[in-house]
Amino acid sequence: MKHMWQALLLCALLVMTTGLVYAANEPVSWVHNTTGVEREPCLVGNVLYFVKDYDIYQSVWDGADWSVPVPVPGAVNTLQNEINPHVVKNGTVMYFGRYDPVTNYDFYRSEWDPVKQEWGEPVLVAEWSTPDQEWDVWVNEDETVAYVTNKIGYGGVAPIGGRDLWKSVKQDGKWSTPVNLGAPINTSGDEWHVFVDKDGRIYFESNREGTLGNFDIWVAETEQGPVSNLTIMNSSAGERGFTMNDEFMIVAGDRRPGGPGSYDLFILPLK
Ligand SMILES: [Ca+2]
Ligand SMILES: [Ca+2]
Ligand SMILES: [Ca+2]
Repeated sequence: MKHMWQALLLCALLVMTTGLVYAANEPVSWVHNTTGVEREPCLVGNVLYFVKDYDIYQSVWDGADWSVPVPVPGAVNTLQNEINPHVVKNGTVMYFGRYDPVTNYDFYRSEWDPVKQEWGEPVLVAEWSTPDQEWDVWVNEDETVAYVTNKIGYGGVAPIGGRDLWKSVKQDGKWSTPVNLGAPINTSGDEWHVFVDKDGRIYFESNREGTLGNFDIWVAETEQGPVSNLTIMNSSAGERGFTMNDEFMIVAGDRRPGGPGSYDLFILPLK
């Protein structure tokens, strides 16, 4: 009983501080987790894209069950690591990261081929890719605004510290040099994965002061803040990457208790 009241109080606090309403208390391990790596979720409609052992997979929610994950068809997955899928344009454009032995991770864009029913040959997004490590990418539906993770900086501007989030906008058909989002989103700690909900809140992970332990998911109401801890998805383990739609919130846990092991997805129904 005590726990129930604590959970109710927590929900009430979250509603007051974030305006978000939750139907359940705690995310649970996703049905298709394995002892391998499941991480970097991206929900688009009823399709969950995610990274499984460093290829990009998908699983479809039919209203009752998640389908058995399969690799996305086409030219996205290679022998190198592919990470951080982000799908826009009504499911027809995929951004993601791919490892290169010389330039570390870089960003790519692939278009869905409706005839072949598969993803086409990816093209490097040169404006966001450096000789050092890029990581996550979020792009809005009409491909005019992007947030990217990087640790070396752009245009001669150094990060505040570790990995930071950077913003790029499309001007005359070309992506601008990414600009540091600055405080309070970026800190001297590491800011990695980024996701924006339909109301424009920016969700990201950080190991700044105030986490429940390791990395947590944080939410910024706007680019200027305020920033608060998304307590309901976090734990003393590492929370590394987040997505949501009207039905679910999903976080990737790094060795989080309750999953089979390594990176697992944890899911919180919202309805
Ligand atoms: Ca790179
Ligand atoms: Ca940082
Ligand atoms: Ca944590």
